[in-house]
Amino acid sequence: MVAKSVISLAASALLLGVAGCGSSDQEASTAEPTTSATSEETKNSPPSEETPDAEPVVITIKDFEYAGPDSVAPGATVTVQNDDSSTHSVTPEDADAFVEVIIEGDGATGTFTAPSEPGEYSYVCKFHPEMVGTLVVE
Ligand SMILES: [Cu+2]
Repeated sequence: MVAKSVISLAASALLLGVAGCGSSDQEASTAEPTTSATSEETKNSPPSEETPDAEPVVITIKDFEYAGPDSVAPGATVTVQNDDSSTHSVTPEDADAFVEVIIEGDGATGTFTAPSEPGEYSYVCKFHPEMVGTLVVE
């Protein structure tokens, strides 16, 4: 008796799970038009998503300050150009976020790969801790 009711519970949970997937798919597809109607940027997104490597992503360091794009795509290759004479680094505060890059001065460049998970990633220059920046992945 007990075993039988456990099995039927499991079976109905499975059925609920399948039904749940179907309805959430529907929700997702009906939610999309609402989102694009409220945001003009969303309308412009689909074409650029087809060519994610089209725009080079560059963080420029000048006068001990980082200057970069507002956001980068997940997994984007980010180039760091150091226009100072001092060596700088882009060192993630969370060491697992991305690989640190050290860039010698006078226009030298280095690259790192942006995290694949969207989010905000703080970074610093390990030689000059007052230099701070944030990489926004979305
Ligand atoms: Cu520095």
